Amino acid sequence: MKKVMLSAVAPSNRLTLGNYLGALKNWVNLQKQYDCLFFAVDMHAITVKQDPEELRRETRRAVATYIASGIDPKECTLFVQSHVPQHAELSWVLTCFATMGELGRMTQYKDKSAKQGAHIPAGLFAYPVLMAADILLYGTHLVPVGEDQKQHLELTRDIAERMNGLFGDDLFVIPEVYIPPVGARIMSLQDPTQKMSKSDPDPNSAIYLGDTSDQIIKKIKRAVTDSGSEVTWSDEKPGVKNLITIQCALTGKKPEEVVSGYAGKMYGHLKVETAEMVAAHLAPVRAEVERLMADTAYLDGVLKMGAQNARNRAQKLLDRVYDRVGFLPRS
Ligand code: ATP
Ligand code: LTN
Repeated sequence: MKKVMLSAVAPSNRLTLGNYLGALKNWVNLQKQYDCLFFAVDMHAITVKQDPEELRRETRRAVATYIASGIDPKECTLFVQSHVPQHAELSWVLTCFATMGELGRMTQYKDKSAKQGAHIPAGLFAYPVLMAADILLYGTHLVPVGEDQKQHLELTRDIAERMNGLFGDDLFVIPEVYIPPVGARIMSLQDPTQKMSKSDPDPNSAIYLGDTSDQIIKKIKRAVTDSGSEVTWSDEKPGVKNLITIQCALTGKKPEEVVSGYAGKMYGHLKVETAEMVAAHLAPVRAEVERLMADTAYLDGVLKMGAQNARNRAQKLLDRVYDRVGFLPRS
């Protein structure tokens, strides 16, 4: 029996090169070794404001992007979070075992709530509990995510261990996090001290997977680099480091190898070559996403099958949790 691997992305906008290198590419590389579940977390997306039509479109596009990136829908369970009501049901139970203190310490909550002004949706605060439910519902062993999600995984483990202590060690599998050795934190092209993020209001800060080759090349050529001109791998040059990281994540090369190729060359060379590499890598993914988006019947078929499969699997764990916490059986 293969171990379970599970991950998800919020369809809150078009996915970025950060999502691709930090998450999707690793799902693809690891998929054969695991029993995999991948989904689009539309219920997480509504923790910030969404346009309903755009949310529907981006939810389909996220799943199309998983497939276009190399996820095999015949081998993996692909679905949409809101199609599997057990996520919300388990989330409520976990909410009763998570504390205000630990949720208030989450960096993503602090960052996102600071952008909301006076009216912070309670969903933003409860967000990591829903994520813990996503993971624990399937007896997940491994969760491949970017660096920014590590804290949420630690919280998931804490809640699971706490409940296992109260209700029996066989209740939840304690999941491990997989953070890729390179590409776990791709930085903004406009401010390389900040994470590249799909919700950044400046479209020049991120490469979207739907960007044309021309757009990609323009954005990377305009990327903010640092003072000086020599290409070196250093924390003092976060802009240059980010471009080298992108090359490493795409090619599997070590930073020293990439740097040695630029001896005697300037930042301009690094930008142009990184831009061309990203554009060439993403062109077939973009074309396949467009093809899949035009085939709604196929995508909806994959999602219907995925949701049925996920609901069957999830119900078993949910029944066990409801029983252990003391809910009467449904007759
Ligand atoms: P948002 O701006 O809506 O918060 P995001 O771009 O930060 O979105 P998420 O949906 O939060 O993306 O993340 C999806 C996956 O992509 C997660 O595994 C996350 O760790 C990873 N990821 C997101 N941004 C990056 C990045 N800049 N570098 C590497 N991995 C990333
Ligand atoms: N919070 C995650 C998305 C997410 C997720 C998950 C990732 C929701 N549920 C379960 C892995 C496993 C994010 O990347 N923002």
